[in-house]
Amino acid sequence: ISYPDYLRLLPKTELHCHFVSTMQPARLLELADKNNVALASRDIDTLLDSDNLLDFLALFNAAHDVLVTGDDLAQLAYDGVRDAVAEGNLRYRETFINPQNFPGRSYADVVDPILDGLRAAEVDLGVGFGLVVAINRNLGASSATELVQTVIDNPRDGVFGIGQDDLSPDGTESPGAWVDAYALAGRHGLQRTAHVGETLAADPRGILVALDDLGCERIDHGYRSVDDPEVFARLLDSQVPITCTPHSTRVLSGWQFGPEHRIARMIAGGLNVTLSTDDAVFFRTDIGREYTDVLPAMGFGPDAAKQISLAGASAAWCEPGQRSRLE
Ligand code: ES4
Ligand code: ZN
Repeated sequence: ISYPDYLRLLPKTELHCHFVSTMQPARLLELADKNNVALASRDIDTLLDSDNLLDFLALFNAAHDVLVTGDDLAQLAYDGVRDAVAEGNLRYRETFINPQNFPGRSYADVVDPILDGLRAAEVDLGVGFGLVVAINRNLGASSATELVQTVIDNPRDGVFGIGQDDLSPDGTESPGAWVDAYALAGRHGLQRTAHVGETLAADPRGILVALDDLGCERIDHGYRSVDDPEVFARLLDSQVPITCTPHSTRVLSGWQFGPEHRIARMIAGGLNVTLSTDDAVFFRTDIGREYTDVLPAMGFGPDAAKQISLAGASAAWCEPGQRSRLE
């Protein structure tokens, strides 16, 4: 078996994937028509041509707007899994969902149809799943704490924890602003992660804030650890799992795949790196390509690839019995 085939066929666990970004462009147009939602463009290439954060965030928000009915949500949940199985042998996925980006709908109205679609995909395709409820960082601390309270008041099988995403328009992160929401989540047994240290505008020390002040069990992105020896040493010693998303860094930061890429330095330096798509369709990637287009270019062979896929399985938040099935 060739190395590219090996990478494509390797069973994969994906832990950093935003729900709406699994939507195919044709489906985005179809849903916009069906639900009478205006888009910035009708041309797929123009829509997906976001090489900067503001364009990307506009697309990300539009993709929430076109999802109106429960069936829209359930179908996207199912289709997103089916696509990833075909593209790169996905076996398990944890998906971020931002309930605050669906104004006017209850938490249950958003989450329950998505769980229905993911359950159907698990039955048909054998792909395990979990949801991580993500705080939109542009909406402030009290809204985030309310969201976490809603998650606690509406427990659901398959909702494992919380995260935080959305960069401010200037690319800064300020993860510590959500300390109350994270403390509340921790008291109620929810797992915690956060998008920190993603771009050059982010402070590397945000990674320490996530670990020490927010109590995160995982870190999303974390690339800026490479620029601060103390932060890097902390991630190395703790072996906290980090969800890295190569194509996303190429689109949003212009970082090309090679041995000097921050993800390559994290892997080579012994950090507990896992690989994911982040915003698969919108960054024109898929879970297979996060391995096939990336690991050879960064100088890693089959042993490293296997270790990374196993790292994803052991960092999953599902029951340990289900986790070992992935390895
Ligand atoms: C995101 Cl903060 C951030 N970075 C990259 N992709 C994203 N999708 C949603 N939030
Ligand atoms: Zn992300």
